[in-house]
Amino acid sequence: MIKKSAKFTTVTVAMLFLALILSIAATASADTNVALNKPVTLSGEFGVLRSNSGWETGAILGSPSTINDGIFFPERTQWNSGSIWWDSTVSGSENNSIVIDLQGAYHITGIITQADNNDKYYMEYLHPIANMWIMIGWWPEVDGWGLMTRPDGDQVTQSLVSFDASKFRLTAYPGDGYYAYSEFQAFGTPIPEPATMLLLGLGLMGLAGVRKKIKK
Ligand SMILES: [Ca+2]
Ligand SMILES: [Ca+2]
Repeated sequence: MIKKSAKFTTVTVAMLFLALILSIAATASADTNVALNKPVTLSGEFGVLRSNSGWETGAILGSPSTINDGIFFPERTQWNSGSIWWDSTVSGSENNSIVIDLQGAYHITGIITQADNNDKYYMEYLHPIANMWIMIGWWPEVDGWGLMTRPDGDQVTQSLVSFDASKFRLTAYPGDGYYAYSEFQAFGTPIPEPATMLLLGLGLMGLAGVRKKIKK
């Protein structure tokens, strides 16, 4: 009788471990926008136009948090109507950049960006362990007018990537000097902390041990 109850306990423990592993696996497979509503830092002068630019009508600078609030503008919205925009010919706006802090390390698998159509938009990421900025690449100019979503105007299709990041840095280059971002999304999964990995490892070892016992 004692042996039977011991066996019941080990099976229960094994099931608990299995549940734990399955829940971690389920979390890991969820592909969510990990940049959503994370802290945004703007460097440089934003929202100032050169004199007589012709873009004064409808010019509104969006708040920094709108770059990763999960909301796109309608495609072909005027480039400087509510976006995070700058005119690189204005003093202090020559080297503007936007940093999004993910507040943790993530494995990134997809990216979507909405930005002005007729410029190159450069993206870098901070490697969480090397603590180095690494260039992902840039979105080229696209046909259309004003704010256009890349890689696809459906605002859903992701550009597939694979790297680990803790921050993103966004910049732009010529172009016509009028630059704007209105949405940046990065999809991925959290990289487990060492403690979680240890727990998972112990769980697997425990499960293997229990299986051996049951077979005996
Ligand atoms: Ca937005
Ligand atoms: Ca432009």
